[in-house]
Amino acid sequence: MPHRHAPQMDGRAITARINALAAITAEPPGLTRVFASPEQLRASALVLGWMRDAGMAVHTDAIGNVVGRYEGATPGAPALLLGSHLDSVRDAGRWDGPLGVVCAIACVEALHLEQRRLPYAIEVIGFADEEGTRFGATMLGSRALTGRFDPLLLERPDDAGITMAEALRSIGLDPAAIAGAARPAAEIAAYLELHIEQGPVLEQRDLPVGCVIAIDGQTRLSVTLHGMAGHAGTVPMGGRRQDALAAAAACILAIEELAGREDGAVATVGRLEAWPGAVNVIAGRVTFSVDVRAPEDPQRLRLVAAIRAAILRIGTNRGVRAAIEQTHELPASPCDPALRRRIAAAIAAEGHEVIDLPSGAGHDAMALAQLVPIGMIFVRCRNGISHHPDEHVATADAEAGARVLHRVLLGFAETTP
Ligand code: HGY
Ligand code: MN
Ligand code: MN
Repeated sequence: MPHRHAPQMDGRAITARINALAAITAEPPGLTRVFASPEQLRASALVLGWMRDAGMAVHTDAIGNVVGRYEGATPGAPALLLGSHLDSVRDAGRWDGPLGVVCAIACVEALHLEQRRLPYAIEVIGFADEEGTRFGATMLGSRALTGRFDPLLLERPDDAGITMAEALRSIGLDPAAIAGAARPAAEIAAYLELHIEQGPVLEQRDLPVGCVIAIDGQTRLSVTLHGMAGHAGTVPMGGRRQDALAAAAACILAIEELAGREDGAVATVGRLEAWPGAVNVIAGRVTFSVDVRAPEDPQRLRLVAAIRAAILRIGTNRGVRAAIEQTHELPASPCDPALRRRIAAAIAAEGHEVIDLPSGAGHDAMALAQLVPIGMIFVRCRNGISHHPDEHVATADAEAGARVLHRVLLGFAETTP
């Protein structure tokens, strides 16, 4: 196995690179690295250097994804795409995204050092935006790569009023060229993503790795409630108030109750802004986010419809006008059965029990699933914590994940699907 020859396959080396990336942040001591930012440029430069060192030809595509290519036995062969995202949520954990990129590079380094060539090329992608932290629309990098980027998003402003187009130009990219990032399906054999589980199952089962069955579908809404601002001291309680914040509170509890009735579905209000946001003023306007997920699409769509109806009903009862915008949707994404078999065989060959598990978290693999077969390997993370500074992966588990991914790649040398 590659460990002797490929130092980057060592869990300590993987951890060192994860830590090096975590040091690139806009909000130290926390980790925040958002799309089209100076921090993205610095992280991309670091990763491109690692890709070169592993024997890959590198480039940055039109939306800022970093790409390393390791040719197969026949130049120009379709590629196995590996990778994950390099952006983060605010005050993030350091493993969510980068672990998939760092392990993929380590696997290519192992092949390069052994001068092994597979029937496929291998491309490692560090996606520029999966979380949607800055502009609210997720998977911008993988949507661009699959030709599904919505150019209307270019006019969407961030919290500082900077549009996506302006942000791209500020890092030297041309918004008009994004369509050029699209890759034809014929160039891609499959997409494999290694990612932390972001849940408790592997830890409960005392396993370092697992095989993903499918990724839950997701819908995101942006809800704005228009009430009537007023003096907190003089407007009587009850019908005279058109309190947008009290109406939002009623909506949030209704959303929680509706989702709680659905087995396997979840709904979250993670962000809320009240206007004017003053202690002595009844809120005249509130905007809040809704994130809905479910393993089955009909279930998710029913839940979204019920949530919409509840918001409108609460608004009517409280004299508050509700405007509901859908900002994102991706269908549930099943993993390819042949890739699942390959991943299961690699996990077993590494001496671990094989378990299948769903993903409630979204991943770039959902965008790729609209173009090519996908497979995902989950790696245990401590207490299932993610999207939090306490997110952590044990060195041995990071190495176990890289070794499984490497075995899956070698499996393609033995049997092309
Ligand atoms: O929201 C998600 O599930 C992912 O972390 N972007
Ligand atoms: Mn995430
Ligand atoms: Mn992620």
